[in-house]
Amino acid sequence: SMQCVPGLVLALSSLLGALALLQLSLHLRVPSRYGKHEERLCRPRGRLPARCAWFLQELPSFLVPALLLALRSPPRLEPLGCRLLCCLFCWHYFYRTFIYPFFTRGRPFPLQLLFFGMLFCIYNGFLQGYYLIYCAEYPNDWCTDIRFTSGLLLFLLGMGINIHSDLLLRQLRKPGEVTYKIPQGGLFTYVSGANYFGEIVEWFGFAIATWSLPAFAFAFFTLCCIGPRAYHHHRYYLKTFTDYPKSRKALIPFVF
Ligand code: NDX
Repeated sequence: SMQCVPGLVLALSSLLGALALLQLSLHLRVPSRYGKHEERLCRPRGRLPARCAWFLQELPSFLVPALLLALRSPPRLEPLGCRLLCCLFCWHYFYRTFIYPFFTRGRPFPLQLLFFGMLFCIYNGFLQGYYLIYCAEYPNDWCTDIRFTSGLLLFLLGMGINIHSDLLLRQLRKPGEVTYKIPQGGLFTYVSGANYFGEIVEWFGFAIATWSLPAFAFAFFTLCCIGPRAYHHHRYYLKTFTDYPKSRKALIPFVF
């Protein structure tokens, strides 16, 4: 049966950190080519409806850790912290896999990016799940540790912002519409990338709660991946809408 190999966790986390830097260097100037940053819209080949695409892409991030958790023998019962943290991760991806895609009104998603996105989700789902289920060791009172409680609070806050902002974006369109409008309400009052801000807060909260290298590597990846994307969205809005709110920032309220 599977065992903890600390060297594997270190290697996979380092590679995730390196992927984050690669992502940053590739997409600081040029955004990832999906959604509003895709130019050739009238080429339906090589594209999947947004619903299928997001479902397929995010599914491994739910399935892999959930299976690792369910199939571990003997089941890991102690400490509570590990199971709880693994469930938090699965909870987010349950939302992203089974709820978000069924409501999205997004444009068809490029197959090529879907492929890499799926690979990424398998990789990260395995790393986070494997670490929490086979490697992590917490004292029995971890649930009352300030890192666990403050991290959990940030995670929940970020998730709330992320889900609320996803909802506000969806409501900008009627079914079948693919046009872009100025997002209003919630944290969009302050930033163009409110959904991204929520997601980043969420994964840094998760990293603090788990106090682990893999989770910090993933939070860093998230920052490098959707941080620049928030900036590109912001520029797109400024370019497209002359009446775009002047005081709105790109990602961090009142700051940037
Ligand atoms: N999926 C994370 N890199 C990514 C897919 C692409 O979950 O090879 C990262 C994720 C992947 C990427 C993923 C990782 C890196 C990859 C990349 C592809 C290449 C790249 C693999 C896995 C790669 C290397 C080489 C380094 C390995 O029509 P539309 O779609 O634009 O409609 C949008 C709509 N909308 C509006 N509607 C009306 N008016 C407006 N003004 C609108 N603005 C937007 O709202 C969508 O339907 C919806 C949301 O759009 P948008 O653009 O704001 O968010 P989106 O980027 O689609 O993300 C959706 C959610 C969001 O909550 C976000 O926080 C979360 O997913 N997310 C997204 C990306 C990554 C991630 C989380 C994470 O890292 N944690």
